[in-house]
Amino acid sequence: MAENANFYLQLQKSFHTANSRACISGPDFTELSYSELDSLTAQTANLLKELGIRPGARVLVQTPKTPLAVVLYLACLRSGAIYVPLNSAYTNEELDYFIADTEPALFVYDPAQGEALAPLFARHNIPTVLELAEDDSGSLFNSLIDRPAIHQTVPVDADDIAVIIYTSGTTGKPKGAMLSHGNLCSNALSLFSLWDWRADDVLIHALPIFHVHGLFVALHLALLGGSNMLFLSRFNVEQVIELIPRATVLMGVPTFYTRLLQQESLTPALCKNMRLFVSGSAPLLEETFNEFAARSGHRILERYGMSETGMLMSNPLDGDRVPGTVGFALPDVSYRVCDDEGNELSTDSIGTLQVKGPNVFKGYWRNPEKTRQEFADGYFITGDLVNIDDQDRVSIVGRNKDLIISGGYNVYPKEIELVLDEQAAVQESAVIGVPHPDFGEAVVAVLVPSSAQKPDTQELINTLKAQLASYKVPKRIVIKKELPRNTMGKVQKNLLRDEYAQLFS
Ligand code: MLC
Ligand code: AMP
Repeated sequence: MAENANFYLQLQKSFHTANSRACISGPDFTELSYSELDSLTAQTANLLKELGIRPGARVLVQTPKTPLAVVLYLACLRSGAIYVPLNSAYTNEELDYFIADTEPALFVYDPAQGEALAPLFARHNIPTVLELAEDDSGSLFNSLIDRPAIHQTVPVDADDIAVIIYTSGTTGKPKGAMLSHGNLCSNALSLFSLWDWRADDVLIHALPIFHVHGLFVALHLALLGGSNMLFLSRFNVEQVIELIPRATVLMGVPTFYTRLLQQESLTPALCKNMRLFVSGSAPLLEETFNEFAARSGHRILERYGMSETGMLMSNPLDGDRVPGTVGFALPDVSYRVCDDEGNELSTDSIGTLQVKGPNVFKGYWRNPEKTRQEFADGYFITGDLVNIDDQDRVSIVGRNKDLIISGGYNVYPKEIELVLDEQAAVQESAVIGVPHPDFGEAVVAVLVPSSAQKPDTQELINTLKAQLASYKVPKRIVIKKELPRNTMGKVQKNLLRDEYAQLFS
């Protein structure tokens, strides 16, 4: 019989060694040890079993970031269920789509949203719903009492799906990237060795756990190491400054670093115990890298990845970390650079990065057509434009997907344009990303009104906020008589980006 490839078993090896060591430490000094974590995941997996949640069933999760949310994720791995985390900012309209698309056997939600969610629960026939509040209270916790703390981890194949991560797309509809136990395991082990993770590392975990950066990269490495996590429910710059002297590793999006730079207390003395500051999910500006090195005494390690692939490239732990580059391919990642027709290009040309490896996802949930479109000869087409030098060092030089990355969150303009174009006051719209000192890029909507009367932009913002997660809502709306178009009639967003490049400077 094939070996059980359940990723939980890989993690559990370190849980046994770490045993009474602290796994998750909260800011209020609450602590969960590794043995407690293991028992709680067993209790939760037993609960899932009793609720009839079979391997392959979807568990949809939109909860605050708490220790029990981590337990729930691990329990899903243990029981072979598919964990589907959702951004806590998603509105009911967005949730409606995710519920319909995943047909969950269980939905775990924040009771603070309970009233707002009632119409959704009435519309969809979800077999079980459970609550998980920001202090870990609620029906999930209550249901664990008296459950046995021993559980036989369900056997799975390496290709069985462990997690679905939704990512938006150019058509406006999010697609679910299916990641297998094998995908998660190979990428975690690769990074663990590449970054020389140690049991005595102490990680400041301040990222959300509904995206790959916080859920996979940060969480998996700490768990594999049996290391301590200083666990924050969200990024708070003052709290992070307070924790730095107790920590050795911080992982963040570039906004974390620009915000840290605004703190006078950021000094080499403060950071003397740190060994690694990691940045990813969005481009790290060279000036941020240089300023951070001067102020903290540390050269940020920038890495690059995607929901569909986990991590792909990393600057070296030892050796030169070059600002503006994302370093080298992970040892088991192979790649090629192609032109728009899919022809492979020679070194030092700019083209689209295509990747292959044990970390690359199994396709989009219930969307074989989209899966087919995004693979070529077994390579996944990333949509990122790269330049690779003769030392094999990779720089991300652009994207050939219409994507804005704001504070590490991906925003697809189409999703916002579709809502704006439905409004009576709007004839047409173009949504663009422009440089922003805090978020890296900010969402801006350029509108052509449908009549001579100027639209009420605040009303438009309110309409958008009701339908879309607030980080997608434009930080600014500008009105224009017409949108620039090329001879084919296509809106020239590059001209708009140039025109509004200074909007936030
Ligand atoms: C919050 N807001 C944002 C925003 N985050 N607006 C634009 N972009 C963002 N990223 C808005 C809120 O909607 C709210 O609007 C207002 O800003 C204040 O909200 P907040 O919750 O107080 O914001 P804050 O806590 O300061 O959050 C900023 C942040 C956070 C940068 C700390 O966005 C964050 O943690 N980002 C990390 C995202 C991440 O994990 N990305 C990884 C993806 S994985 P209003 O109007 O309501 O006031 C991936 C692959 C890879 O990309 O390689 O890793
Ligand atoms: P997501 O779909 O949320 O996983 O976002 C993945 C995208 O984030 C990639 O395709 C890149 O465009 C971008 N990204 C991630 N890391 C970096 C980085 N270090 N530099 C530039 N872009 C990045």
